[in-house]
Amino acid sequence: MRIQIINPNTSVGMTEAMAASARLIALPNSEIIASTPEHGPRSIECAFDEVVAGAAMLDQIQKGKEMGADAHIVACFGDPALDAARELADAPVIGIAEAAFKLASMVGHKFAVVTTLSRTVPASEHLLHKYGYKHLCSGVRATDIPVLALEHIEPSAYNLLRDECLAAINEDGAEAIVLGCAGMSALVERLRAELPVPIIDGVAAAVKLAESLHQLSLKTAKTGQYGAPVNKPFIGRYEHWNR
Ligand code: 5HY
Repeated sequence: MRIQIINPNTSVGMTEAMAASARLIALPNSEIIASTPEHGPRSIECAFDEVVAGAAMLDQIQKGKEMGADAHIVACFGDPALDAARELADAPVIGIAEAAFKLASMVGHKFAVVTTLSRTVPASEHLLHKYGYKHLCSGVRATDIPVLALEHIEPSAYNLLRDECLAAINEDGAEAIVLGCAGMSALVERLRAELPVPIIDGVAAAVKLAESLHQLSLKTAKTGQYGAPVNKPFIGRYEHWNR
């Protein structure tokens, strides 16, 4: 199968790192296509970034459709424009936050989310509520490590991340840890070696769910919420969406 991984921010280094993590766990017959928008923020750390990146991410979904993708992964922990992407795509679209929550809830009674900047915490809490996992989350903890600092993480930043995970376990009773950024996917093995609970990387979780949906021949229903976008004229920079 052909799995498109879209990094909605414009950091090619982050895209390559998450594609490498995906290829480590993908099935032999899964082809990973990694996509980075030509337009938008270098990292996504607030609602403004999410909206601008979300629009550019939809262009990549369209490219993925044209490349015959069997699944599309939105590889940013805010799951930006996920519903819009499901409307546009025929193949399943999986957000890494939703995928991580699903798997974490199956391996621990309560899971924690350990994320980047404090200002992204409300967005994660909103997703927990939207997806129905708030009651299974022991809390969202921020490390205040900027997203782009994860590309070449300093030992001090890594220790901050590990220690915040430990605090979630010892102080909040977390029985599993969800990594709150696609930029953390390359750190999962190191953290697993040091922490006593399951560590969930959303990129890997999304790849495995994409493969499962494909093997079960399950596609997004186009009869309701995720039906194709309504036909209408688009103008200006969005004229290419004319339908
Ligand atoms: C991410 N931002 O996964 C999110 C993480 C965050 O550019 N890639 C980003 O802090 O919300």
